[in-house]
Amino acid sequence: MLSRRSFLGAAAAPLAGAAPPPNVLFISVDDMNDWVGCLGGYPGVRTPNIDRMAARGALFSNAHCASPLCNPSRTALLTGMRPTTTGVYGNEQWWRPALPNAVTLPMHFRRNGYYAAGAGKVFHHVAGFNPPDQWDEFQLQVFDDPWYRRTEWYPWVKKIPNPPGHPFNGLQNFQGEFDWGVLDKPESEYGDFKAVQWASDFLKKKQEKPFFLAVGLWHPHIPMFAPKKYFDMYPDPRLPEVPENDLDDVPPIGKRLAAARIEEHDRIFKEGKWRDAVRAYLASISFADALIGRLLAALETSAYANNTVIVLWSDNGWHLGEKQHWHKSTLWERATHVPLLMAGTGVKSPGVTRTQPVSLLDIYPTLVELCGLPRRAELEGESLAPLLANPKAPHKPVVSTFEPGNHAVRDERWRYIRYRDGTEELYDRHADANEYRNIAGDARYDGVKASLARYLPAKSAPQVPVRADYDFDFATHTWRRK
Ligand SMILES: [Ca+2]
Repeated sequence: MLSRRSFLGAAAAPLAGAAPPPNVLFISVDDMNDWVGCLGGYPGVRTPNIDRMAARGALFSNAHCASPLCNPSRTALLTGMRPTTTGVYGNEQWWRPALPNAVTLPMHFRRNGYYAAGAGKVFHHVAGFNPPDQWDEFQLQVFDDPWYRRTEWYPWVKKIPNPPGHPFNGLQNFQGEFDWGVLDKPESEYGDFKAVQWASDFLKKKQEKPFFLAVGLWHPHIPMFAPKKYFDMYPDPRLPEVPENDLDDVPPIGKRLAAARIEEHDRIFKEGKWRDAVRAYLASISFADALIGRLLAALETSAYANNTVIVLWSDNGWHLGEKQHWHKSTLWERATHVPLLMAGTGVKSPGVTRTQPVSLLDIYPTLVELCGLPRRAELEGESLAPLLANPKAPHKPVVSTFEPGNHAVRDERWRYIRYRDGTEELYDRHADANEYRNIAGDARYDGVKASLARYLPAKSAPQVPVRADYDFDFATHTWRRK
């Protein structure tokens, strides 16, 4: 069973003699797909620390984002509400002015006696997505590429001229984020290392209150810069298998999603950089894994080792050429399937993988339950506490949404995609793990489609305004509609 407090349910005040409320260590990585040892997406990948966390905690091997893109995924997780409820579907939409009354996960902890602290990318990384009132203390993200960061979007970053040798991946005439390579600096100077260092220092201090500590790692997001030793782990990486006709049975909206950012995909192929790019992604995963190991070691040697809930998640997956795509923002497994692990307080049967479909939306109500916080009626996820207590507990199918009206429903076996024009895809993942054969048109599966379609959101909230619709002041964190 969980603690006495959570058993008593909502708003239970601490009881005399009750265990102190658990702390939370909330770790995120960015754009990490299932190329993680314990998830089996890429045999040969080196993620010993995540694998160790799976062995001593609970791996959710069938976890999916609410939306396969940074801001809508993170906004959904941190507000507890789907994009179809909030209207936040893209990276251009500030959640705060659209949802002024939303009580986010860190705010809810703050309002209930916790100290909320964080570092790195927790909310989306552009200015205005991480209001200072979310936290008691926060170390802003340190970018590895200050030459790329536009100061109107990243006002806390000191922009510098392009360094010699840029872009480091050797793509011709290339400017921007789509870069990878080894930077000429020690590991400890990378931004994610600094976030982990900050959190490790936090864990060394005596904390007066229970804490919610968020550490958001940027890796393996582009630009995929990492120390050389991580690149050296992958001298000859294997490439994904991509049939040439893989998109032939995909409806037009699916083809359009696959073709987004096609220029970057085409250049990688044209300039012979596919293997280099896969290697950089693997290196960035292993770098993130090493930093996670560092952070978990800091917790283990701290005073909080035995009274902390640990959760690790990635906001979305990532394509590396599959479906002729190189990014996220699709409704296939590659983009929606993410690492999700929990360990520490509340986890029974450690080392037993939970294979039920679960959503990142489930994290907020899970932490509310484990920490005995008041429940919030607007949360649309389902607490994972029953699965933490019993690895065989049931969980209903989960939905990922990209843009209004486009959804994927995932259960233990099937992926059912329905686009806004009614076109469909259905994949039997037991027989077709790479989702090569769309069988939505086969009448034998009409029953499967109908049973999954019951989980599709009935309505899609209209898109909320975008950044261009506001004047935003970073100093005061205020928005004014133009
Ligand atoms: Ca992301």
